Amino acid sequence: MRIVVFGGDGFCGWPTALHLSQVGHEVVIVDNLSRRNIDNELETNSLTPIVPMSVRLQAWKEKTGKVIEFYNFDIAQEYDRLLNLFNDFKPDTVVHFAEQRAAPYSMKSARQKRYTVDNNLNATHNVLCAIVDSGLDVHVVHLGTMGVYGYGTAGMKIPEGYLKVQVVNENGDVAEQDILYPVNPGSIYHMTKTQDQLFFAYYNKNDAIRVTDLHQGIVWGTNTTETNLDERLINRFDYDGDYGTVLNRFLMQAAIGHPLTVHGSGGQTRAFIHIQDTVRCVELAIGHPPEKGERVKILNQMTETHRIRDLANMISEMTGAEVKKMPNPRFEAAENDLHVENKSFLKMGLDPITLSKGLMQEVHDIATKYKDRCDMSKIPATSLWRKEK
Ligand code: NAD
Ligand code: USQ
Repeated sequence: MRIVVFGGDGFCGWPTALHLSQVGHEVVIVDNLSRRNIDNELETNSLTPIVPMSVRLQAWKEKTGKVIEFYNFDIAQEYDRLLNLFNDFKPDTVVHFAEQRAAPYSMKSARQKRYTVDNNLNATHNVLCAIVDSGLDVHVVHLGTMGVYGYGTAGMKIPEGYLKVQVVNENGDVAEQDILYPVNPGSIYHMTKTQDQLFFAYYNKNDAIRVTDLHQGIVWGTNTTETNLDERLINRFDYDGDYGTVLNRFLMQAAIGHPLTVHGSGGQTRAFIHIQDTVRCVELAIGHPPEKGERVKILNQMTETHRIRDLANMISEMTGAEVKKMPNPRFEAAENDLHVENKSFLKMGLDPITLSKGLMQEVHDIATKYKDRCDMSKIPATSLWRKEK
């Protein structure tokens, strides 16, 4: 297949692009390198030494003989270049990772809130609009988030996107309907993902665009089979208070002798997936597209759930790290339960990689190897959800 990976320089996009190329697809990456620029803005960097895109792609060619084309442009702003790419390359599938994805960054100040909304909504809308404009039948695989469902206690297993409800009409008759699961975003970033869902529903209804929306949990791990082939292919590793996600942060904190930064009571329960499974799930989603005319296919892309304080305790037992409860900078439920339906990927053949000492050790070892690159002052999470905090 001919596949465009939007956001293919990022943490999930880079290993996905390599894997899709490795299994024989013709892959083009589009990325405006905004993530690298945000590192400059925040004066931080990936813990792992990521090399420039041209060096990454040269290394890939040397190791595998395969070529990935790269275009540096902003899909939220440069609509004409996006449309030209569709018209010239004629992709069968596009995988859309190209959004500002950190909840804390999206809550920093008005500037970052507005950037996140402008960037994410325009990026998603431009992709859909350009597909209609091009007249091509392209399957859109989008990386969404479990966070669209919200993190209260649902009192039920969260279904894959749609909720069966019964409505009672004025005669007292009961009718069944499938509705999008009611959204409950916990940050401006998560809110943009709930809006993305409406774009998909609309373009699916009006233009019969085929869409798979992957509601992904928190990704952990760093390298995959392909990024392990050469150090120049190494994946990024975010550890700072804005972009670092919880499990990788804890493993890295343990490696450098920093206390594990548990927010509040650590009672928040979240869904997780290993980066190798992210790559595999995207491949499975590409291989199982919706039919023309089928409603948006929504899949929960997660393999397990964990409470944050349990993760901290597990890592503390494994490494001897101290666990430190910090005032929570976020506005979120102190405790929640989470049960999630994830049958679709299991049916397609996903053999989930779950949390194991070996895999946690691997991340810990990578963090130990590159710990001299860490700037300790960037570890605290300083972005506050509400001013009065
Ligand atoms: P990332 O920030 O590492 O990668 C996103 C990439 O998109 C970056 O390289 C960035 O430069 C690029 N980009 C952003 N806006 C762009 C634009 N307008 N034009 C062109 N390129 C643009 O993020 P990630 O961790 O790889 O996440 C990828 C996607 O997966 C995101 O949409 C995110 O919401 C979703 N997701 C990530 C996680 C996670 O734990 N990392 C979990 C669930 C869902
Ligand atoms: N947390 C801590 N200590 C830390 C960092 C985080 O206790 O040092 C807590 C947070 O308060 C929160 C939980 O851990 O309760 C998860 O935080 P996170 O930063 O790991 O994840 P989140 O902000 O939810 O965002 C990440 C990705 C985002 C993706 C989302 C999937 O950055 O792109 O959409 O995970 S999900 O959480 O399922 O919505």
